[in-house]
Amino acid sequence: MSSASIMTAPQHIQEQQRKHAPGASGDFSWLLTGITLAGKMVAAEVRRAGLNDVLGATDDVNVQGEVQQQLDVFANNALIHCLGSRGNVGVLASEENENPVVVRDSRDGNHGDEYVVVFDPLDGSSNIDLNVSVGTIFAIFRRDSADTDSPEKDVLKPGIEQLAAGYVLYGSSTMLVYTTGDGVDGFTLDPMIGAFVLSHPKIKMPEKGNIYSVNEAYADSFPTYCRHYLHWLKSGTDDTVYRSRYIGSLVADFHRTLLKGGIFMYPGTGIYKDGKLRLMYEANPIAFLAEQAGGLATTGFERILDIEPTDIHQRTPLFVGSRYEMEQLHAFAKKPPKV
Ligand code: AHM
Ligand code: MG
Repeated sequence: MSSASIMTAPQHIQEQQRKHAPGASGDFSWLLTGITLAGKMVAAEVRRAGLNDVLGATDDVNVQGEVQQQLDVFANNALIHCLGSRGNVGVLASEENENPVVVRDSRDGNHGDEYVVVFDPLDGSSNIDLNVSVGTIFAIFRRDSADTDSPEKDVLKPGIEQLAAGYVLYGSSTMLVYTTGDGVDGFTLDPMIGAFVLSHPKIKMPEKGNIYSVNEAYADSFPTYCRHYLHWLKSGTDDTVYRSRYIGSLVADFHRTLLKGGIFMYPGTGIYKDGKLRLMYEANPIAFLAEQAGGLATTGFERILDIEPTDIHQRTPLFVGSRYEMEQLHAFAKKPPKV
């Protein structure tokens, strides 16, 4: 690639802003570049995992009751630092913090647009000691309750109100994939120049795939319609031979679904009645990306982006993928969603 044709993530973000919000202050682009910076810091640490004494668990358990890995803590601190210092982030909510972190008390006066960022700093981190792909997932909202005393109120918004969402995948290469509501673009971190370079412009999810992705060990406790759907996938009824792929890191499993199509599922199970994945910082950003790429994301019965959240850490069943596989799923659900 010649240097003339290189488009880095910050350039792309600014171009998007010029195209869609001419005259905007640039604050929003500045905020997004806080995420790319944190992503690079985490990528550097993940790349050296095993050498830099950051593998393994801490002595703490997070709000989900899960053991915190040292890299969870590193990634959480990197995001809080990089976003908190941007000057236009009012509230941050993370999987690793029980309560939202108020960065700026907006009662200090009117400073222009303010944003709320919710994130899972290191999704799939139980895989980290095994050198399996992990990722950072984020969503950005406008902070509109300027003088609220309740940071929860700032955060608890349906996914449809997301201004931007995306993830950084720390895989065989490091990738940033994001949307601001104008399609989905992917960038690969070029370690030679330390920049995310546009490598996957305007990603479209195939209309139909041949891969399904689910933790089948829980299948006996899935809702009946899911079990029937799973059976249909395996039956070859529509002449498709489906393959099964499950990494156990949502970002990696979704990234494959985005590029190759098919379906990813995490329904309710015997252990997790409402599914395991978290609405605000896992399902919502993934759903925004999926829809922007031409796919669908639902609970089986309801569009993910329409769910009115009641708790920052609430869980939701998640089905996401190509239109064809999703529509087949909905045909098995008794009350299919309006999508
Ligand atoms: P985490 O946020 O504690 O890492 O948990 C979320 C992860 C997802 O990345 C993945 O899709 C899921 O847990 C896998 O769960 P399971 O091992 O039950 O299949
Ligand atoms: Mg997670």
